[in-house]
Order: sequence, then C-alpha cells, then structure tokens
Amino acid sequence: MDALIDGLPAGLRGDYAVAAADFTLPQDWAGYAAADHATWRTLFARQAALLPAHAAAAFRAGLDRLDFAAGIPDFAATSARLRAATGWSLVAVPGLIPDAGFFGHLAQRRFPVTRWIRRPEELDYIVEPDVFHDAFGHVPLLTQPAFADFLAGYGELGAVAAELGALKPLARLYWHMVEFGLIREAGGLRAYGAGILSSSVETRHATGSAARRLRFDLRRVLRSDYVIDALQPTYFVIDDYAALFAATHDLPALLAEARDAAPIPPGAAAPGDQPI
Ligand code: HBI
Ligand code: FE
Repeated sequence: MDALIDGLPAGLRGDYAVAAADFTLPQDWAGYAAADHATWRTLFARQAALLPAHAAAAFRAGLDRLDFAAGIPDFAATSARLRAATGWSLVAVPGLIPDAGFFGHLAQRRFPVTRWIRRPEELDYIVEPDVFHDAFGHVPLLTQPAFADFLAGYGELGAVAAELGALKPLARLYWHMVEFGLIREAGGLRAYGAGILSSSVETRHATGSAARRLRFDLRRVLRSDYVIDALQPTYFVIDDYAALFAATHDLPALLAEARDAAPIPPGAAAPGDQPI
C-alpha cells in the first residue's frame, strides 16, 4: 500500500515511490510494450479522424509539428521540438501530482506528462489522466505562443493563489479553459481543450447542438464549479488565445473576489451569461 502523498487522493495508479521530490521520474521509453504503442495508435487514429471537423487550427498545426502517430512519443524528442517553438519541455511524472508541484513545473515551462498508458479495456473512459490524455491532449497547443505564454503565467499564479487560499478558482480556470475550452474560428466553433480532444465522445459533443456554451468571462469561470466524471454541462468559448493570456494579468485581483463569491453550480445559469 503506497504511503499517502500530501495533496493527492489515495490509490493512484502511478509509481510514485520512484519519483523525485519534484515528482519527475524517467519516462523509460524503451520500457513500453508493443501493446502500449498499439493502444496509443488506436487512440491516435480515432481522434485524428475527428480533428479536421472539430479541432482548433492551432491544435492541428501543433500536432503536425510533433511526431505522434507512430506510437507513444519519446518525451526527450518532443521536448527538443517544443523548446524550439515556445521554450516548453516535457517531464515524465507518475500521474496527478500535488498542485504546488504542478504549478511549479508550469511556471518553468515544463509540462508534466503521465508516463503510463491506459489498458486496452479502458479505451473509452479513464479516471486518471494517462500519457494519451496528457501528451496528445495538452502538448500540441504548447506550440501556440499566446497559449504557451498563458500557461506559464498561469503556473506563476499558483503560488499567489495558494497564499490567498484561492486554489479552487485557479483550478476552475484550468478545468474550463485548458481542459474544456472552445474557440470561435472562421470555420466555426472548434475545440482546443485537452479533455475534449483526448475523448472521442466529448469531441463530438462539445461543438454539437446539444452542448451548452457561453462566451468566456473570467469572473464567471473563476466561480463556475464543474463535474469530473461526465460530459461538461457548460463549455466556455474564447475568440482568441490572447484573451487567455490577458486573463493572467487580471487574475491576482480577481482570485480573492472569486474565493469569497458563491460558487455557480455545474450547468447553472448566471446573470450576464452570453450563450453561443
Ligand atoms: N497533475 N500531473 C498532473 N496533471 C494535471 O493536469 C494536474 C496535476 N495536478 C493538479 C492539477 N492538474 C489541477 O489541480 C490543476 O487545476 C492545477
Ligand atoms: Fe489534463
């Protein structure tokens, strides 16, 4: 039984015992089995078919710059390409890591990527983020400069939020805008969020007619609670990634306000909501 790690739920799948103090560990790319790479290729092929109609242009452009189709990527090789694009690199982790460690890596332009991949029988739903969610879902957009700058600035705010006791509003911003964000493009509504683009069901749903979408509003997002084990009842839509980068300047003043405000329940309406 793994010892409990402060800030993490019990029973996580990863091998935390071999991780360093900053929760990084070797990816051990040579250690992946052929079946692991086959699982990755199955997931990749399924999502790649959905990207032309549903994914943001910056996500598709980023994916085209990475060598992700053949199997689980070697993080060192991916880091070399990322560094050239926006100064980001990948670090392998056993899975979810405590907020402070996670923010610390983001602030240094290091994206934590879980090193294990789901089992074949978990193709459609997985409780913890695995290497497909983290690498396929999150990494392509790190080649987009405004988003890359936003995420580094977001990480720097982790320490401020921790001091203010406002980690929950900051986590809501990540959830809604990094995991489940949509963007309006000339071609229509497109998904850029990792939680959407790493799931075939959510990729179809988020830009479809059944989904509820609201125009991005920072104060509204900071108060918006979310569900973690179902399709999102509400998605927030930006017009450009610069809107996210601008949010990091407004955030410090808004975190305390959001901390003290009444949360907006998942799927609930709020004054000023602008449906899209
Ligand atoms: N750890 N590895 C990993 N990946 C995440 O996406 C992650 C995390 N720890 C905390 C966390 N996300 C969320 O609480 C963020 O909102 C901070
Ligand atoms: Fe994620």
